[in-house]
Amino acid sequence: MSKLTVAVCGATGAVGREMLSTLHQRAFPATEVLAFASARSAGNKVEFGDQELTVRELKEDSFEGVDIAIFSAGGSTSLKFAPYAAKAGCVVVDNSAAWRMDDRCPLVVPEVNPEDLAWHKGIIANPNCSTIQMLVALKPIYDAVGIKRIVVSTYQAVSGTGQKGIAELEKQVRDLFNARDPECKAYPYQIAFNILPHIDVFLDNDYTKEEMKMVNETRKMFHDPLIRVTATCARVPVFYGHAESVNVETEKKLTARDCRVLLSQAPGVRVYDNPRELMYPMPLMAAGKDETFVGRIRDDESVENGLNMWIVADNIRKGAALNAVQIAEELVKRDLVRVKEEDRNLFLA
Ligand code: 25A
Ligand code: L14
Repeated sequence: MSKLTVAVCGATGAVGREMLSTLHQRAFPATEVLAFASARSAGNKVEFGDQELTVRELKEDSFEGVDIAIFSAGGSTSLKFAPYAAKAGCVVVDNSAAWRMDDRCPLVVPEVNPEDLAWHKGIIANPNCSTIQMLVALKPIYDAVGIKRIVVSTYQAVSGTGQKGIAELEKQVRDLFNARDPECKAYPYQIAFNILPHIDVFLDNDYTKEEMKMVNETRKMFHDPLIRVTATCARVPVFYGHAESVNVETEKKLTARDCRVLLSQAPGVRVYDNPRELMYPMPLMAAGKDETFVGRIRDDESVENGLNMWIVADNIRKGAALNAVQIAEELVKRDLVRVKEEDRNLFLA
């Protein structure tokens, strides 16, 4: 393809900025990159390598001549604008939860299920950050020995909430050290020096929406509607990097030793696991990195075929911006940057 125009929608947000820097760092083969956000940010500048892009207001007619639009502007913005992109023949890679469980939209992690890109109809969903890093690590195990059940607890950074989450932790720490009462705006309770077992909204079954995303998105990407998954998601006072304690029950036996070997050859995974040398992954080491780090790999001695592990990745990179850019790269590589004529009106209600 000679001409390739890419738009980042939500370019002023914490994830949008990372998308622009990821496109630049990986030398994405775009001939033009455009930055869109809400009217509030129109006219502002955002960095793209050593250039500055002027932010434009996102509108229904913004997608003429755009080949790929990467969205990170929240669910309601995606619901409203992505159908107009598809109508204009522009392929959407959407980072919000809006389209993930829609049967018309592939949900993709390139290391897990790149084959699903082939049936896209104009909108491709980027999974939840916690699901992405878990499945990058579990997919090789799933393929090798089968997985019956996953029990996961997450320790999620405030940057998942965007710039307002980062600002809230920063300000609360400063206020507390200056004997001022901390203000709670982004979260219902103080996050500084605390842990909140609550991410996204509560549902009728008393799980949070974040917890159920981990269940449903895993089933969709593994093409395994029966795999048993149960999750508890917590917010911790960390700026960048989600950590997860993961227990898996496998169909066939896989020892911790063999698991280490298997994962050390897996794409996107870095095994960082040597208890004797105090080597285990942590958010501070994963922040700013592309890989999903896995450590604390142990046999679960309470069941016949079980493993425990600790999985850490940068939630803004692999959990959001990097995964979306990798999807765009795969679209180019597989010559899938087009919306078929008969699909173009599919998403307009
Ligand atoms: O995740 P969010 O915060 O909900 O927003 C994600 C993106 O979605 C866009 C939005 O653009 C943002 O880019 N978006 C939302 N609705 C949209 C729509 N209808 C839409 N895009 C298109 N159409 P925006 O123009 O609305 O946002 C501009 C500024 O408003 C802040 N903001 C957005 N929602 C907010 C909010 N602030 C408080 N509460 C909300 N609900 C938004 O915050 C942006 O500044 P921010 O996260 O982008 O950044 C806040 C400050 O921090 C700087 N900054 C951000 N990331 C970095 C950074 N500085 C350095 N490095 C970074 N990585 C920003 O420059 C700003 O100073
Ligand atoms: O569904 O607040 O992609 O940390 C991921 C980050 C939902 C919110 C998603 C957070 C979001 C979540």
